[in-house]
Amino acid sequence: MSWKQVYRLGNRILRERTSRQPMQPLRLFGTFITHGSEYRSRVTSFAYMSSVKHRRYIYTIAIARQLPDCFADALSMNGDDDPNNAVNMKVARAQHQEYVRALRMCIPVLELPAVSSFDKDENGSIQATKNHPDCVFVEDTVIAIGKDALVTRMGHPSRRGEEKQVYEVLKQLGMDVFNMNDYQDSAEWMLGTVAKDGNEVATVDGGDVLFTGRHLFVGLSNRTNVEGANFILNFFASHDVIVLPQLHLPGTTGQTVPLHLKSAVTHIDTGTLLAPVGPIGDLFLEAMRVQELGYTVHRLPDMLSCNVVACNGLVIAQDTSCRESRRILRDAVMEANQDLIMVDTSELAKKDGALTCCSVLLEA
Ligand code: CIR
Repeated sequence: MSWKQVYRLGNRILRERTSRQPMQPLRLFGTFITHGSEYRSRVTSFAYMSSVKHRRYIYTIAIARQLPDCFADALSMNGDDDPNNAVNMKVARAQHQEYVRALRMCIPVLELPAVSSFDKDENGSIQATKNHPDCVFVEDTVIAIGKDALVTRMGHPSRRGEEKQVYEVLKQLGMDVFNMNDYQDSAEWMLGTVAKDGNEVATVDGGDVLFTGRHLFVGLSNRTNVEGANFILNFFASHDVIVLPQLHLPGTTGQTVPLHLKSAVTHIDTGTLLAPVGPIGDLFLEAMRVQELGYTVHRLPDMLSCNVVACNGLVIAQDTSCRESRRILRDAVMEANQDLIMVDTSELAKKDGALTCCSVLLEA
């Protein structure tokens, strides 16, 4: 191949990539500054990698939702029989406020009131018919990238209805909002037909969707099904969507499968992931093809520490007692040139909530 062909090929690849990601000055610099034919492409790809690695999304507003009075009734994988799992509401509220305070250090936060569903009774008066104890976990209600927001039909029936308030707020924020609940599956949506009553098929929980800035990973789970993943594939067709098979652990490991993909794997920046040591981390990372896709992965001994919120240069992490995780996290965050803050949301964790699930980050 002559250097002209290499140059053209390199430029074509860059153009394709650029259509997915806005141009980075460093990459342009790398492309045009070098004149030697031999190392032009090498410098270009180096510059591309550095710009990708350090690229940060600038989020403009976050949505959170207050803890409802009925939070103790929220779903829990461990069940409610274990007395150690009983929620102390006073502590839970304080922890949630600490979380919102930490978030406000890097982004304005719109804190919505807790929700109930309302219906009319036989006399036509509006009555609260259903409380939503899980509504603080607002992440599950929507997937938002840029101006596009897909409001989800959540996997657990008891959670449906939580999304309505979020839908209205996103519209008011000027987002292009689409509500999955209006359709049975993506085929129906694309054909423009309306959902048939009672035939709910596609389900997605936002906690199963990890957008790193380069790839949109969708983990199949007890909450997110194949139809739901197809919906995301079609809705976010301009992104690299990678669907991960549902995690099945060999019965001997003694570990339970995490509720969501992001219960185990999150990102610090567009090139850096956190995942737990052990089979859960191994299986997720293998399915995500992290090596091939060029991610740096930091493996932490405890899974709770792997769920971090990375927002505008600040990484908010769970304040667990695992010293080794704290050390690895500190180094990873420093390497990524970001700041770290630890918050303790252990009361929310009793209901399988981690840090990402209590907010939605928007580029509204
Ligand atoms: C649930 O089972 O749906 C809630 N108790 C926990 C949801 C946590 N959400 C998340 O990690 N994205």
